[in-house]
Formats: sequence, C-alpha cells, structure tokens
Amino acid sequence: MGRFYITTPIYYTNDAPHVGSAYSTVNADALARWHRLLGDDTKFLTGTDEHGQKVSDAARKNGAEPQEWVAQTSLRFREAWDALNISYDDFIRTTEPRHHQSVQKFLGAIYDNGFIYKDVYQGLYCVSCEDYYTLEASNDGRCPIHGSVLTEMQEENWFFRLSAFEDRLLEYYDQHPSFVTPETKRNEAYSFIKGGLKDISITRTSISWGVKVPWDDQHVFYVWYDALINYLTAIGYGRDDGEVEAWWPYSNHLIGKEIIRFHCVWWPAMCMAAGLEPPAHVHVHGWLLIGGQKLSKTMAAEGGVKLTDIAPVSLTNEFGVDPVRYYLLRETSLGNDGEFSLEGIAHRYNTDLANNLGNLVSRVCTVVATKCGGRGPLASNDSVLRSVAEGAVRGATEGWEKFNPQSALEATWSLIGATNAYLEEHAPWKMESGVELDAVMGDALEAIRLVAILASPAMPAVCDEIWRRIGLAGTPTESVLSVSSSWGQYRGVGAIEKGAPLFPRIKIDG
Ligand code: ME8
Repeated sequence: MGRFYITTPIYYTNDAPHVGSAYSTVNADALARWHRLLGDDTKFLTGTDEHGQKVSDAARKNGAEPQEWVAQTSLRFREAWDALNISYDDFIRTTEPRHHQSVQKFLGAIYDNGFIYKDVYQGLYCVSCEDYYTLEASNDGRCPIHGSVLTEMQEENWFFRLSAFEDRLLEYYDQHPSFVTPETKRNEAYSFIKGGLKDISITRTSISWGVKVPWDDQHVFYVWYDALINYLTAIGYGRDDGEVEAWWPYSNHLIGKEIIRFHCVWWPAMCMAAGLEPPAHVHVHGWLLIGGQKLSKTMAAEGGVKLTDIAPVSLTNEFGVDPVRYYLLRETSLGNDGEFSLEGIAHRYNTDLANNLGNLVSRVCTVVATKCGGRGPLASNDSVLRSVAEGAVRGATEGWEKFNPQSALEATWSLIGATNAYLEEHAPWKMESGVELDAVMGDALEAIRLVAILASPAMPAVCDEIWRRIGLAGTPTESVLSVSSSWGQYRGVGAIEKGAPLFPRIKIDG
C-alpha cells in the first residue's frame, strides 16, 4: 500500500462550472476512489482559482465586488461536485488566508535563494488565457486560442529566473521517464524546454486582486504564480501544522493539455528554486470538443458555444449521476481529445448500462428470486468465468494504474459481457431448480460481485445498490481490493429481489 495525492486544476471563478471542468474532476475522483480501494493513503484535492484579471473583470461585468463574486462562483463548483458525487478531501480557494500564507512563504524562499529579480516587462497579454504571447507566437497580434486581440503591456515587474533551470529540468525529465504522461505530452514539454527558456514576469502592479508580494507591497503575484502553489498550500506548506513530508512529492496532477507549460515546465522549476522536489507525476488529458471546438467558459462568454444546456447539474438531472460519470470516464482515452454529445451519453447509457450491466443484474436477480428460493447460491471453483474474472481484475488494475479509466472500464465490461454470454449459453430461465441451476447462478452472482467492486470508482452509488440487490452485506469498497478480488467470495446474506430496472432505457429521437 502506498500514498496517492491527486489534484485537479483549480478552476477559474470567472464563470460557473461546465462539462469540461467536470471531466477533469470526475476522472480525478475515480482515480482517488480506485486508490482508496487499493488501501493507499489517498488525498484528493480540488478547488477554485480566484485571483487574476479574468476573474476581477468577470466580477466587474456582473456588478459585484471580486470577493463576493468568487464566493458565489466557488459555491457553484462545490454544488456541481456534490451533484456528481465527488469525494474530494479538500477544496481549496486561493483567496483563503492559508493560501496567501503558503504562497508568500514559497515565493519568499525562491526570492531568498536568489532566483527573483526586478526588470521591465513589455509584451502581449491574453486575459482569457492569463498568459503572455510573443508577436511570433500570436496570430497577427491575436490570441491563438481565443482569437481575441492581445493587450500590449509594459510594467516594472519581478521576474523568475526560469532560464537557470533549463539543464536541471532536462536532467530531471531524463531521470524520470514517466514524470509526464502520456508520452506525446512529455515530448511536447521536453521539446519546449530544449527550445530554450526565458525568464518570466511573476508580479503585477496594474491590478490589486491577488496575493501581495511579501518584499514589495506595490506588487501582487501574477495569478499563475499563486495558483500552482495551491498543491502545496493544501498540505500545509510553510505552516507549523503542515504535512508536506507526508504528501510531497507523492503528488499526481491531472491537467488539461492547454496548461502543460505551467505544470510541466514552470512548476517543477519553481519547486527546484524553492528547494523542493518536483511533483511526482503530471498526467495530461485532452479536451472535450463540441463540433470539433473546445468547450470553455471563455468561449461561452464570447458567444461561441452555448453551455447552459450542458452544465453538469442539468446532465445529472437528465441521465442520473453515475451514467454521466461513466460516460466521462469511458468515452475517451484520458489523453486524447473526444467529442462530447448528449446522443453519445444516451448511446452509452443504452448499450453499456441498460443492455449489458442492467440486464445482467436484472436477469440474475429474477432467476434467483423465482427459482433459487431467493437466496444466492455459491460460485463453483472451476467456473469458466473464473479466468475471465481474474483477467478483468488484472486489466482494470492496469488501466487505473496507467491513468486510463477507459481501458479499466473496458476490462470490467469484458466480465459483464462474458457473464451475459454464459447466461445465454445455459439459459437458466429455462432450467429447473436444482444443483445445476444453482451452479450457474452462483457463478453469475460472483461475477456481479466482482463487477460491483471494479466499477465502483466510476459508479459508486450504482455499485452499492447492486451489492445490496445481490444480497451482500456492507459495500463493495469495504475491504481492500487485494482481499476482495479473488474468485469465490460471494456469500449472500439477504434475500434477492427482482427490483426495478437499474437503467430504464432512454428513447433516442430520430
Ligand atoms: O486553467 N475539455 O482554469 P480553468 C476537457 N485556473 N477539460 C476541460 C475543458 C474541455 N473542453 N475545458 C476545461 C485554469 N477543462 C487555471 C488552472 S491550476 C494550478 C490553474 C478542464 O477554469 C481542464 O482540466 O480554465 C483544464 O486544464 C481546466 O479545466 C482549466 O480550467
């Protein structure tokens, strides 16, 4: 058993959460749940990024004070995560005093170590990205991501000597081949470093909505510079009651592909400059696209994509919590882009959930309730399903281990498919009551027990319900996987009832 500290990006509070933010959060949640199932000491952090120009502009546009605006918006993220059954251990808000304290300590350490100096910054800025562009990297003075006109900036700023870390970063990448996954994203970050690093401006005098620079009260830190440090704030960096040694560097940052440079170049360099190890691992995922376009709050605000119909809460109201979670985890490999659509959710729901999982549970419960006296029989040791089940446990373990929920769920569903095929073959609904029928149903119940364990990180509430329906006491996550995953442990204690369908089919128009 190990230690697993998993984080999502902290989301900007310029607007409400959407399906894109839910994508990262649900994936991180499922990974955290898997590690808890393994018995690992697990910490799952999410939260909101509340400083910066983008957020203060949004507050002004909405006629609110920034403090009031971020409090309201941050609450909407918590509500969305509650609706999606997200099991975070900590929710950080960057306006909290604990965060200001950690940022000032951390950046104070970098300053004391001689990696921060004053200079004049001149360049182009995109407020939506909260990022700088050179003229060459822009599209004729427009942001390459948002298409908006970049703002010319000139200010006296404090700079971080990022250029001093080029060699150390390359060496770190060479020595830690899986620091960034998938490999394509690792290569992207590596080439960026190899291409040469420029020092970066890390403070602002033009805005006051931020963390104050401890050695110069005219300046606040640039939002990215404070945001990244949230991963350390949550484990108490710079505070007497901190748990940095327990959780650092065991961190796994799950991020979207547009923020690679911040997490895979700046952040490890900042850690080195402050005298800390870089984080253990960054996993980069792709984007959910609608009609080939990234789904983002900024684009919605600019009228590009309408998001109101696809807020996480409206989705869970329409399809149910666990089906939405399942879709987000199963549809795309966590590393590639994927097309998001309501039809896609309905399709997954009908095939994987209603036809496969729901049908399996319903068939088995119906036969056991009517032909086995309502009690679940035991599995046979030499069942043909045994090796399939063992393969599913291995496949799921490998998938979750590699940050690939899609393949973990594919492995789990292979057991569902094989069990349905086994039932088709024996047609227990046509068999007489007796030992032969009991043997078939015992095997099927055992397969369902294992499915409920393996699918629990994705669909925690449904798996609890399946566990109850097949007459088991407790929950699928009560024992650690190494104990619960071996074949032959089904011991029903309760009566099995037919029950209502777990996933009533959805009618798809057209
Ligand atoms: O970048 N598909 O915050 P943010 C998949 N505050 N994931 C998406 C997505 C999409 N269409 N749109 C957004 C920030 N995301 C900073 C982060 S971390 C120290 C600071 C997800 O609100 C994805 O994980 O713009 C992306 O990285 C994150 O939301 C960006 O959220």
